[in-house]
Amino acid sequence: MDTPPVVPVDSLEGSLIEKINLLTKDFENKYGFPPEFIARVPGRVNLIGEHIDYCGYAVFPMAIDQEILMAVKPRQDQHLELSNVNPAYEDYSCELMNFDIDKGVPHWFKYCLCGVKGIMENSSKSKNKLKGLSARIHGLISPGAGLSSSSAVVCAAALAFAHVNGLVYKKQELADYCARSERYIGTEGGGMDQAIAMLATQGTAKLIEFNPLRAHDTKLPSGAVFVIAHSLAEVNKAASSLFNCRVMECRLAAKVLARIHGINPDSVTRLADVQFLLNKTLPEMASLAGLYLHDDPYSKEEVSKLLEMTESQLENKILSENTKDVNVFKLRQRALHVFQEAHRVWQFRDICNSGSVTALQELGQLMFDSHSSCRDLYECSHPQLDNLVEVSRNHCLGARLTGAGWGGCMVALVPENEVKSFIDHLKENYYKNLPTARGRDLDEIVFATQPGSGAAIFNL
Ligand code: NG1
Ligand code: MG
Repeated sequence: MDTPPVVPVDSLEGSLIEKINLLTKDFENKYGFPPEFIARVPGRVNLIGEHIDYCGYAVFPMAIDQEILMAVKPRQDQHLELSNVNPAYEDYSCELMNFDIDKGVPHWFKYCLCGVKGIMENSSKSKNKLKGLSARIHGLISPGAGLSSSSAVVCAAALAFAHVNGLVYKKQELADYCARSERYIGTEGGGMDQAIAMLATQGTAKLIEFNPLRAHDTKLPSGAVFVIAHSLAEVNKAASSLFNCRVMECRLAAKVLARIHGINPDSVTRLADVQFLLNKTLPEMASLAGLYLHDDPYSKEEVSKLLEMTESQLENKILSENTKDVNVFKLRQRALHVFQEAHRVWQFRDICNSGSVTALQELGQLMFDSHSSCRDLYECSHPQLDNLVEVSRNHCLGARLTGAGWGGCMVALVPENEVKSFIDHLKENYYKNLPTARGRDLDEIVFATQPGSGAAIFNL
């Protein structure tokens, strides 16, 4: 069974062992007893395929070296005791049988609770037999950067809680439980982040397909590496309705397209469902969206009429809690982005497998196209991110925002022998004059990255 590795900490080397030693000492100072194990979950960078996982389409992420480390001591009672090395994040504790994750302020510990809840809901043991834990988290992934720090926390907590209780699950199962349980925070994510966190393997990016979850190793052409650069525009997606608004626009676009083609809108929730029922290719779906959906935003009234329901039925049956007040939906633009971006993912995979001498240039072009689409059709970029991509344009093979967007990081494909000059170029032409970059360690903000490994437990 392909389960997350559980290995002794002595088998590790390099900087990870130093970080684990520091966290272990810090845990002892905090609680007065040592931890028993460390759960480690990496962040990720999505190379291409943005905002399409929740529409049912394949994505192309890889794990990065930055990670969440969670030091854990199992308890004999049902108490959850959570603390964070970062003093800005307050301590939290609760009882297993008695906690609630409300969709209000997305406090850090709620991500831990999501992970625990994901396991509790799927555990074969009865709830009153489950044991609690004392845990201390060290987050080494920039929050709000589009590198999936949130899902790494959810996955670390789930993995740790399962391990404390002797529950063993396949990587796919854990990814699925975590993808569903992170939605208790309020964001209607698709599952890419939890999938790559659990399924990543060192040295390869993964093409990830959903329903059922499958990951295919994809070897990237040699001669170039990915550089991640933070725009320093920060955003907490869970604290706004921007993310869910896009999910809802896609859901409505799917239902409207279904209705137009004589399909019962109740039978579809994702754009991929409509494609499946119409049995069309992705370029054909993009043409249909261009043809049948209008450019002007749809009002709530118009969508309700098209779907033959009242506005309050639309709010209560289809929209999420935090999008009930949204009154305009850009269905054509969002659907076009999704079908075209989903197509770019398969093109990206084909180019990786083609062995073509121009493969790197072709991949780069797809990344630039993806960024333009996120900026113009999906409107999930940020002026600073757009500027960062423009500053990069003639100095790399391709660049795009990564993750949900509205701020956060760019990922750029850079020839191996030009990485240093590219990073220097960004320092000189992007960060130097950016007030928010002053006093920051730029090596933590712009760095080259290789495909890293997935979630694991290290026994101390
Ligand atoms: P980030 O960048 O972590 O907010 C979110 C979603 C993904 C995916 C991307 C956009 C969650 C947990 N993550 O990622 O599923 O939809 O946006 O491609 O909701
Ligand atoms: Mg996230």
